Amino acid sequence: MLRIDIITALPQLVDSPLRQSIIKRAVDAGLVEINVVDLREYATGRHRQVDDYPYGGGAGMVLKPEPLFRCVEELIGVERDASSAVEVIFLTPDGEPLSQSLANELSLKRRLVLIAGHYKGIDQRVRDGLVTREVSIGDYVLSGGELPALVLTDAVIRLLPGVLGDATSALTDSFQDGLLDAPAYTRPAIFRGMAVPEVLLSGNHEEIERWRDLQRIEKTKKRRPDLYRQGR
Ligand code: 6GU
Repeated sequence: MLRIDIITALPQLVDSPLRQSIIKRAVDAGLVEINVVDLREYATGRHRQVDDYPYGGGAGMVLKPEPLFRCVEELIGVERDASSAVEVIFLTPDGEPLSQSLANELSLKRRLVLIAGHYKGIDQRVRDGLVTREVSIGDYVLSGGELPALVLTDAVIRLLPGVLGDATSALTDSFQDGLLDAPAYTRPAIFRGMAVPEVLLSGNHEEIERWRDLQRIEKTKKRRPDLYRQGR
């Protein structure tokens, strides 16, 4: 079973999304274990301080190395360098871009330890000495790694065997085969004068699949020419 630890100074920020919908069902079914770790519990001193001013000056605070080392070492102990089945991932805008293929790769691990910090604000020695991988969720800046950690968690969990009801569902997702998804419709067949494409009502599954493939190709060419070229 995959175990995901999310280390954060803001545990409440990540708690509730993990207790809803597909992630909750995966946890309840024992397909994944998710553990939210309050970094403050690994800080010492009267103020349990997890961050401090940057050496050399500058804006913002920097997460101190001691609580993070103590925390990660307690979580993974001797497993740390024992195998590539354990990844310690720092979420940061200057990391490797998250992609479907990276999510696939991470879904095969035994343990993921996700470190959510403030942007720019983590002592470099944590990155050098503890982190095995750095991941970004896109080219824009967020206030911290908490939402990215949830994004990564969701992307990985839905790939675990047994998580999605329909066994083939993850395989037909946008990106799983390098194409965007076809349009979807449900009842009624005509809504405010807008009709569902005839072919979907035809019952001809071969023709429906052909139509969907064409839609996916055309949509990908138009919206994501970069993806389309990459896939052929
Ligand atoms: Cl992983 N962290 C932050 N703070 N901002 C981001 C990001 C990560 N990925 C994109 N923007």
